[in-house]
Amino acid sequence: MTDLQSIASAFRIEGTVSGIAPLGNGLINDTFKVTTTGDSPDYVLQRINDAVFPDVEMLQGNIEAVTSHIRKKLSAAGEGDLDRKVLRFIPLKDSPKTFFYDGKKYWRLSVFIRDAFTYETVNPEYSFCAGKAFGNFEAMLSDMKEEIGEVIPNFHNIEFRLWQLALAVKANKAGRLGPHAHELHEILEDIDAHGVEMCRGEQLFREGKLPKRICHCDTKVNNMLFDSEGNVLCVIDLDTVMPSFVFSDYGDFLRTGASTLPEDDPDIDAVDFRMDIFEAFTRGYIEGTASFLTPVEKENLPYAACLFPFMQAVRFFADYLDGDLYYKTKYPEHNLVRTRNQLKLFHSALAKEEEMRKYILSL
Ligand code: GN1
Ligand code: MG
Repeated sequence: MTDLQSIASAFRIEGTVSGIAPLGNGLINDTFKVTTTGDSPDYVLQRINDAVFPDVEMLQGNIEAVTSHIRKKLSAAGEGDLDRKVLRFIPLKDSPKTFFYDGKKYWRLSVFIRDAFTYETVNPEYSFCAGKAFGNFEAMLSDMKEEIGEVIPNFHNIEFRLWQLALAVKANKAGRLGPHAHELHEILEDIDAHGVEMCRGEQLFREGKLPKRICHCDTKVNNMLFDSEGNVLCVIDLDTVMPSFVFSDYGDFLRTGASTLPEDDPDIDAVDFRMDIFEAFTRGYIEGTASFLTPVEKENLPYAACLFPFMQAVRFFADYLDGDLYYKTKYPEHNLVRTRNQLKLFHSALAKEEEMRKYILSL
């Protein structure tokens, strides 16, 4: 038995494992597909990155609370085929826990959703569905009674992320910020020039004008499963579900969905913010959140569309200066390329902020 097979067998799986192979392209956890023989479901096995999520107990507690809440809601609404519409995590053979510690690493297993597709880019029609689906996701969680912990404190707090970048600059751990690193200083100046305006959300929160709600906080396009007709089946990658501003879910989808290129494409000049995707997603999102979205939240959606590429640039750049300790990288300049790409997207979105505002008012 391979190591992975013996790990999978710690969980209460049905059927016999016939294969285990890498799955997806997440930047944090390691993911595998576990295939079984016959009619038994296949599974997704994940090694949890416990450097990023040190409190695995809280992480899985959050995910279990969220998935069972959504399952109850869907079932009360008369929906069938629930294992394709909400993730189901499998308990261990000898305990009700949904994570396994092999002495070194933490693992978890969920049911693989069959006949589902993920995309790295989407057309306006799919974006409308995605907007509605993330909006519905937040709406379904709006009456949760269980406490949802902040698995990564200050995860989407831009003031905190700017402070982390300042520390990375000071420490210059990887020695990348030498006196001749002209471009790196330009990037810092650019970030600095927009820091204050990008902290508006935190400011509104301090003034008591902006609520925190339970959000997904990693609404990249590829964290959504579609069926063969383009309907959203299920929202996946629930690690970062936690209290945040709705800007997190709205802004992070557009960061990936409305960009003309992937977040690490080196063709920086061709990176642009797509208004057709923005419009479709926004229509869907406003429809999905109609039951709770406040005027302040709605007014600031264009700000959120700018904030997320900005915040991602800050995070990628801090990691570049730290020597690539957080994100998986494929080559030494990978985080720098991602930084340039996200800054370009930020400027492109910023130039369209007024146009976005007008569109939202027209709805
Ligand atoms: C990480 O795991 P993945 O690839 O879905 C990151 C997100 C970033 C994203 C950038 C816990 O998400 O916040 O937006 O990379 N997740 C964590 O691609 O930091
Ligand atoms: Mg993911």
